[in-house]
Amino acid sequence: MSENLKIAIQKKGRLNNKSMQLLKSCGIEIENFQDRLFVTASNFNLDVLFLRDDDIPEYVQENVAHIGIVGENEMLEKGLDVEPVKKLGFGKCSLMLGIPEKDELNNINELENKTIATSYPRILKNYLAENKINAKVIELSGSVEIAPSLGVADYICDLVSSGNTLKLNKLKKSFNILDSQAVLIKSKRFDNNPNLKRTFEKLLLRIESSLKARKSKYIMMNVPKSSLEQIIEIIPSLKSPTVLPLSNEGLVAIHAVINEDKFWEINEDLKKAGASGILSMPIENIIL
Ligand code: PRT
Ligand code: ZN
Repeated sequence: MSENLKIAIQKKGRLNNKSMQLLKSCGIEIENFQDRLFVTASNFNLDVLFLRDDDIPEYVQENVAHIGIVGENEMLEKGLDVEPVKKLGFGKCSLMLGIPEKDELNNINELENKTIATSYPRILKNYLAENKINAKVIELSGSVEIAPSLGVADYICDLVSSGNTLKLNKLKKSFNILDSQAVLIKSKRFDNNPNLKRTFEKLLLRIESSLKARKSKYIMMNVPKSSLEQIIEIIPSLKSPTVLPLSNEGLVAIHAVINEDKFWEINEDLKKAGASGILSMPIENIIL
């Protein structure tokens, strides 16, 4: 039997659930994975390794896991030799500078000679160097947000999503250093194994079609024949929409696949043009 492709995903934490959901949406069945470090999919040549997110880039660099799912922040902070393949659209956050609410920071140069606490020293130091700023970077492994109130640092550089943690600690957002999301990364060392390469390409195709489907909606509506052309103009369809006859001869049904963001934008125009019974449904997969 040929070797299975190995994917590393976060064992527990913010990326675990969505990573598992992504594999599921690719039709991959993984059973009884609770409290296990290693599971083999029942219907695909894939082994799943459950790891701490900090360790995933190294496992992938060393080709112990051939691919992995990790935050871009973690991938860049580790600075290892792995190949980013695809942004996955979840785990979105920003690495930001957080400053005390009472402070003002209008220009990046005002960071000169300040002390900044962070768990992302590599990314922060690169950012400071790019902006030619001398500041002291203090590396903390957690609870970075309390550093200013303890007098350990003037400012912090940490991940922010809702901003609530900053607020709770009487801090506010300042400069944005990096926008991050979960990314599929790949080892540079398994491409010479044709079986693994084929399995990876098959998985990537499924991931791409699942991501495309997630951003799309299947919409259906009834429209008077007299406004058919006008309504087709309004629909930003991915492909030409389908027009179907109805038993009421004055009406036809239109089916189309559109970008999810557009649904609410076009809804009013569709109604004004005479469309009725507008339905939208999620799509599982799109193979274009
Ligand atoms: O145990 P393990 O090492 O695997 O997990 P971990 O605790 O290191 O990571 P985890 O699960 O917290 O985060 C995993 C990944 O999720 C990160 O590397 C990011 O890519 C992504 N992510 C998305 C976030 C956040 N959003 C986020 N808000 N990671 C951390 N946070 C933290 C942030 O550090 C701060 O403490 O949440 C707090 C801020 O959140 P808000 O909503 O209050 O702004
Ligand atoms: Zn971690």
